[in-house]
Amino acid sequence: MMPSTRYDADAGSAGAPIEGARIHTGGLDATGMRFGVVVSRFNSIISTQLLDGAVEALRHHGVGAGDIEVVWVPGAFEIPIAARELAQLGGVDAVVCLGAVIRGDTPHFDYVAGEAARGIASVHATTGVPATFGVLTVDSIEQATDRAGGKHGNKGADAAVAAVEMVSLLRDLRRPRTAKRRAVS
Ligand code: INI
Repeated sequence: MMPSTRYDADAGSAGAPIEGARIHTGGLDATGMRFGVVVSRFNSIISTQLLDGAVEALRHHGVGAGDIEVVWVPGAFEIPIAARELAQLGGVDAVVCLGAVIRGDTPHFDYVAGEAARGIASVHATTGVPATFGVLTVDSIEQATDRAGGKHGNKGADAAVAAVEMVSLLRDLRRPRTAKRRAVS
């Protein structure tokens, strides 16, 4: 299976160049980068497809197999704590979070999906390590299948490529900068 095409092209600026502005974009060469992948076992028929897509996309962009650490958790609700642990331990440049929350007849979906999204967002907000969101929040198993290697691509691959781009972008932004000199008239 090929990685999803959504983020497949080399990242670049979208839109017209702005004369004199510094434009920052992340690249997609992931050689030497290290990634954690947190994946939930719940709905594993879907999450294993997301995992396959994510690993294939990382490898496609140059990540060594030994630079990928996969962590299984019971459900999407448990993704944030494992993602935070990986981010804080310092061994990875980004964490890719994968799971599938499928709506049922009760409000349970909203709690699980909401806390997974909030928790994952809080990982990068509090650690500075990008944590990308490859957790499907869908109404049916069909919608999940379509997004786990089906007709809507593979959201695991998309989340992996977004992680590569963010690592690259943050490395660029964190590089010491020289003050921009103003033209003297
Ligand atoms: N976990 C999921 O990852 N997807 C679901 O669809 C789901 N549903 O529907 O219940 C789900 N529930 C389990 C939850 O993530 C926790 O593992 C559980 O509540 C224990 O804390």
